[in-house]
Amino acid sequence: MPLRLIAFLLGVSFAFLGGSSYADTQSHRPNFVVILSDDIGFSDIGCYGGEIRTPNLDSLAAGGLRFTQFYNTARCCPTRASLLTGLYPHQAGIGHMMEDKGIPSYRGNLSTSCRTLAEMLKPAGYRSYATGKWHVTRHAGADGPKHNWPCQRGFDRYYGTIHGAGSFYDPSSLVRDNTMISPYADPEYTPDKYYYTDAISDHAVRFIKEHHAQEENRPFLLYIAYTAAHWPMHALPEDIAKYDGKYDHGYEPIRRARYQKACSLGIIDPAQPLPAGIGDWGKVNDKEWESACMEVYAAMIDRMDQGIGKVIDQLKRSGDYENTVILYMQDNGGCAEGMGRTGNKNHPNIPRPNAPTLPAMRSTDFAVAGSVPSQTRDGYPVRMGPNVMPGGDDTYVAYGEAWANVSNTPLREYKHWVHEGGISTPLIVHWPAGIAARGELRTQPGHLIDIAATLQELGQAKYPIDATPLEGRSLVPAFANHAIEREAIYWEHEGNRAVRKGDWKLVAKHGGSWELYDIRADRTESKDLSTSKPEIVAELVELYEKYAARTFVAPWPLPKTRSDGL
Ligand SMILES: [Ca+2]
Repeated sequence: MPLRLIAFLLGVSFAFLGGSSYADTQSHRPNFVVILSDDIGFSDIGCYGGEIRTPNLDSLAAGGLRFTQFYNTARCCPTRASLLTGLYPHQAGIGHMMEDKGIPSYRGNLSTSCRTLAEMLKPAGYRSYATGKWHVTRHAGADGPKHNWPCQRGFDRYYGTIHGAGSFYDPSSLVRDNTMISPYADPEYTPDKYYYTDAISDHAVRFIKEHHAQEENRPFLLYIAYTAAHWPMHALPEDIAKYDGKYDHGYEPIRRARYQKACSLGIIDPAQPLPAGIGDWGKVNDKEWESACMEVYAAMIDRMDQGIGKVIDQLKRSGDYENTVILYMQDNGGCAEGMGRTGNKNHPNIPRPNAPTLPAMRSTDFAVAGSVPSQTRDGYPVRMGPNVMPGGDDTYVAYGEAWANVSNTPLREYKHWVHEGGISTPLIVHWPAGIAARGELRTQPGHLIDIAATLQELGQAKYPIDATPLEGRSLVPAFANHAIEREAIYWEHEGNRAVRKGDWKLVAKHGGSWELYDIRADRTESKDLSTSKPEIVAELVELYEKYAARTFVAPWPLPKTRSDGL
């Protein structure tokens, strides 16, 4: 049967099944590649000011758009819930992380009242694939329940980790479709050396190839959720070598260089000065270790960019590159958490022993989900603290607050907080067939909730009337530099809260009082105008209170954890 006839018949049958009228335009609808990275700061990638080598992301930016005021939710799980559903995290059941608090907005499990991007696009004829970190269900074990795993939430294929963080050499809760696997007993994927970032990229490439072998005439959604550069600082020696010595002079030279580059790129307004940094290099005792942490961090992002390059190459080979909307975002700001910064009883602050000190694990064993491993597969103890040079599989170290401050240059605070350094992310949009502009910036604010509405419009999908209505606005007008109308954008995480309306942003830390900033003039949140503009504070407080009530935000801290339901 001729290909065109098959396409026509498929289109007619889908149109009939879905009740939609997209058959006549089916061949023109774009594919979507949604890339999300983990715990990377606002100025880390090259096209937002960083010295880290990201030529592939930079090429997408040069061929498309960069949004300068795009926002996430400040943390892993709520960001994924928002991105996947187009709702605020509490509306999707993930107001905090993966604990069940016995409140519908805090179940640690994606709600049945929302639809994932894949569920939304499926009736419109899209195939959907996901690789990488899932982290929107608290059920990460092999024994289930699996009703909130990717293949039960609309995705046709999946390879990745159900849980949030872990070793890049031996990820826990690793799953292909619905089957838990060990990376060292997986006949379908046998690289010379297992490294999770590569595994995510390689499976993304594989799913594009398989799509063309099996579903040539249907458009696809590919969701790629890297765990780079979340702790632990794990990277391959050849990538770390590229950054050898790069950070030996400490935080300030890097921060200043990033600020100047971000200004020259137009990402940051040079009229707004660089605030004082957090770190004092002169007081750092373990300078070699401290700079090594950042070398490894940079190498993790470098490797992710290499993987994005593989995906781009495959899209070009399969003829998809022109009509695929590629979106790149980060899930929260740089991470100041202290994981592995000192040793402890189970993870000693010692040099690597000359030989294994523990029994080796079998290749078929699963690493335990959600825990920090105490040993490697071959029996070396996993170590923490400044005697432990990061990078290898027997180390588990985070890069610390001062480098997180550098990652977020020039913005305030970190992951967890809803000041600009916690919630600001690059958004790169690349779609040659649909966006005429090349290398332009878009300065109007946007949020992850807008991605679902954007894909709904471009994919000509009907959003079901029995699901919680989408909160976001389609970004398609912004692609053509037109304004998007919206009331405001809102945040709440761990009692940290904010609302942005136009250029005004009202923000408070948990337990703290409201601060008011004019973000257009003061992106670094250095001049609190709350006392001089009480009428604006009052207006925004009222908006926030309505939002918090409407989306079932509960007072922080939350009640004791419950675990008596799905
Ligand atoms: Ca994260």
